[in-house]
Order: sequence, then C-alpha cells, then structure tokens
Amino acid sequence: MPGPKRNKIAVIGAGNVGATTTLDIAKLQLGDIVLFDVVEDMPQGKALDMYEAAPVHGYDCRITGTNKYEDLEDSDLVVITAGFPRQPGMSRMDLLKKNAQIARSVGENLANVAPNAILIVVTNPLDVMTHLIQKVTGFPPERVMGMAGVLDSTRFRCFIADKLGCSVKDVDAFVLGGHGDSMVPLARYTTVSGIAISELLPKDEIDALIERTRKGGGEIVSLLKKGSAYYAPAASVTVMAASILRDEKRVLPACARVDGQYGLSEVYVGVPVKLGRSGVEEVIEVELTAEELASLKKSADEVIEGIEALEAEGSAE
Ligand code: TXD
Repeated sequence: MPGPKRNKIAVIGAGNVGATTTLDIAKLQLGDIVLFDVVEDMPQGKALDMYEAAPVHGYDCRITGTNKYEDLEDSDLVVITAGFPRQPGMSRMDLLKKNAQIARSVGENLANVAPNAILIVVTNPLDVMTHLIQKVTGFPPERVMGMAGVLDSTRFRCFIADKLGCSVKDVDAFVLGGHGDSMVPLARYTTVSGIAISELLPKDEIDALIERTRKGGGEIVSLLKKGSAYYAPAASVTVMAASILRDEKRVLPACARVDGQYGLSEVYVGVPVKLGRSGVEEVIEVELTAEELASLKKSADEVIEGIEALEAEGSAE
C-alpha cells in the first residue's frame, strides 16, 4: 500500500552551502533530497557519500545526485545555491551578470519541471537573485524567498551570547533589510529571555556587536582564505525549509516581496515573515522609527539599483 507522499526537496548547486544544506535537511528527515549540479558526477558522489551515512545517523530518506533537471520533477521545495563567488579582478557587476545568467537558467528549468515548488534562494547578491528568479519563474511571490536574515540574526545572537556569557538559546534577535552592509539590526527588539539588550549592555558595546554582525560574512572569508561561510548558512536555510514543509508557521526574517508594507512596493527586502506550507504566509509589519525606515528604504533602493543595472546590460528579465 502506498504510504503518505514524502516531500521531495531539490538542492541546486552541490558546493559548500548546497551539500551542507542537504546533510542538515536529511538529519531532520524533511523528505527525499535530490542534489543537482552542472559538474558531472560530483553531485552523485556527494549524495552517495551522504546516503552512506544514513544508517549511522539514522535518517531514513533517499539522497541522490544528478545533472539532469528531469530528476527534480515535482519537487515540493527547491533550495538554490548555484553560483560563483567573486574572483580576484572581477567587478561587482561582472559577478552580478554571471550569477544572473545562472539564476535565469535555473529559473527557466524549474518553472518547467517543478511548477508548484516553493523556492528558497541563497545565491548572492541575494535580494537581486531572488527578484530575478521570481520574475523568470513567474511563480507567485509568496513561493519565492531568499535566505539572509536568519543567518544575520543567528550571527548576532552568537555574538551577544558570547559577550554576556549566556546561553545562545536565550538570545533572540531581530534584523531587517539586505544582507551584510545594508542589514538593519533592531536592537530594541533584540532580547535575552525577554529582557531588552539595552538593559544588559551599553550602547557602544551593542553597536560593536552590530558592526561585527554586518561584517560577519567577511570575517569568515578572511579566515577561510578560500570560499565563504557554509555551516551557519546551511543551518539557516534548513530552519526555513522545516518551517515550510512541516507548516510550523515560524516567524523568521527572510528576503520576501513586499507590496505596500513598510511603504515599499514590489521589491524584495529582508523582513519578518511567517513561513508555512504555502511559503511566505504573511509579511509582518512592525512600527519603525524614521531612521530605521530610512535604512530599510536604502536597502530596498540598492536592490532596485542592482536590478536596473542588470536591465541596462540587457541581462535581466
Ligand atoms: O546568506 C546568504 N544568502 C549566503 C549566500 C551565505 C553563504 C553563501 N552565499 C552564496 O551562496 C555565495 O555567495 C554563492 O553565491 C552561493 C553558493 O555558495 P557556496 O559556498 O556553496 O559556493 P560553491 O561551493 O562555489 O558552490 C556553488 C556551486 C558549484 O558546485 C557550481 O558547480 C554550482 O554552484 N553551479 C551550478 N549548479 C547548478 N546550475 C548551474 N547553472 C550552476 N553554476 C554553478
């Protein structure tokens, strides 16, 4: 007798973030996973290696690798990590164009093989890539989102816990805006077991933690020398995937399409959202100060500039 349908999850890009996300998702047993990459045999090798760990870890899901989009047919959720990091000598625009080409091809293929999937985009520059993929697929915006806020907020939570010498479990942080430099951390909504951090740390120390969070990605890059962060990014994608596939309705920061909220329209930007089986089920709007609103607007303007630059180059949809 056929049992209940298992979730099918596709991960595009079997590099550091893609492979680590696959393993994290398997450990939570969210469904069967297909790992896709354009490099021949590599996703098959990584998938087989991870599958061979299943009896030891005790996860009961299939993990396969592929170079063919047909194998992603009818996926329920797709994580998109395909892309390249900036190479020495490459301008921001060159990177934008290169990753936009990849995003377009991924989007076109997914629209064919997995028209009902929910997409979580990870590829940088995050907000622009998320916008592009929504446009190319034509999927409703609630089914296309990007991961950045969970990562920024988990970094901020770690740094606060470290500073206070308390458990990371009790720290909750709230960040808005774009990834990295244009991130807008909201210290007054950041708490330790409900206590505002302003009660626990002086302003200059909070500001220093915010600055470290903004540069969190760069800190890892300079330590690794080659490549960028992937353990915390993969864990952040996985928490979003779990909330969607298990319909947990968690409230998490994500790159989502706002339509009127925060005075912004038709742009992807980091905001708190409710994630459930339909994707982004609600964009949560909170009262912001004029300064916070201006930072959020600046971050949205940067996304629009990126999209316009691509359009001017004839590389956007
Ligand atoms: O917070 C965030 N959103 C981020 C974003 C956190 C971490 C990493 N972030 C970005 O994710 C990073 O700047 C990159 O744009 C992506 C992927 O990072 P990763 O560290 O996993 O990069 P790798 O290890 O270079 O892997 C990229 C893989 C590699 O195996 C390529 O062969 C593959 O992408 N690739 C493709 N796969 C499928 N289809 C196409 N067209 C393709 N092109 C390259």
